[in-house]
Amino acid sequence: MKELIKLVDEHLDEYLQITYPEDIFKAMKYTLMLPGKRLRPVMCLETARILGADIEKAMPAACAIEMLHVQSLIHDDLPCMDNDDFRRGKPSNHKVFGEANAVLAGDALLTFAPQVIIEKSKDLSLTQIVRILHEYTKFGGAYGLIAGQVVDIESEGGKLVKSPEETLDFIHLNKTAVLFRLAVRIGAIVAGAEEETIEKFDDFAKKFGLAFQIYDDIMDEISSFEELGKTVGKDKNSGKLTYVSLYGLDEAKNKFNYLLKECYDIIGKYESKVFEEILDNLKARVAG
Ligand code: GRG
Repeated sequence: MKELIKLVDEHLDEYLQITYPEDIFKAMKYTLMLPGKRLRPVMCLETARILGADIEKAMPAACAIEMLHVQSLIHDDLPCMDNDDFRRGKPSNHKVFGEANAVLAGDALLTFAPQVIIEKSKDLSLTQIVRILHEYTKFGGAYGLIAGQVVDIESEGGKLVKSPEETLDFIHLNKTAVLFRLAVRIGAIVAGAEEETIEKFDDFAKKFGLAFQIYDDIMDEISSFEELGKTVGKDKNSGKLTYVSLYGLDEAKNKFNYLLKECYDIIGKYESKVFEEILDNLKARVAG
């Protein structure tokens, strides 16, 4: 896992060259190069590898997914959204570069990501590239990530069109699971996998994404700024709809353990040390 993270860091640094006007590139690079867990690109590369592809083939798309993820973090931290002053242990993008540049840095990452897929992908067919771009735009847009964010904001304002349980699942399938789905789907597409295999990995990522969000909600309740690198206790203080607020801490942990067991069951047959490490790590953090 460490080696994959290092490779992702090196490629992100290489792809995003700072040029004139430097301010925008510096703002893009600031949050991108802060030490995130790099879960999404690592899952993309590892899916490609265990399905038989050379990881270099998946590297541009894996880095593009991290750029999309970082864009969502930068915009999520803005005062008009979640209004958070810290991200990845450092001041948020808008705190360093100002709101206008943070909005533009997010926009620039969102558009630079597909540029990287198109310019840097090697040994992929045009059909594969078009399919990857289609998945990127679908999962990253109003049918995915943005839908999750909109319903999240609406629910904070007390607007619930569906039941709290359905709303919560909708938010997190779209806000959180969607980028894990995108990551493994693209890894599988790079490897030329059958549709059935793509869907199996997709199912894994949906379950992983929900488990990851429950972990995130639990950590907001029991963890510290030092451990998470962002403000904690915000969800509770703002009365936000979360797995912990809806089901209570014990039931949230039960749901987490159930989903994680399903993840182990699906991915187990591939004997991937990387996926095992990711799942073990998450399990250990929640177990405390
Ligand atoms: C795509 C145009 C466009 C907008 C995006 C702002 C927004 C709309 C969505 C917000 C999505 C969001 C912030 C979801 C939270 C998901 C989550 C649990 C993030 C934390 O992921 P980690 O822990 O973070 O993997 P690191 O820093 O380790 O990468």
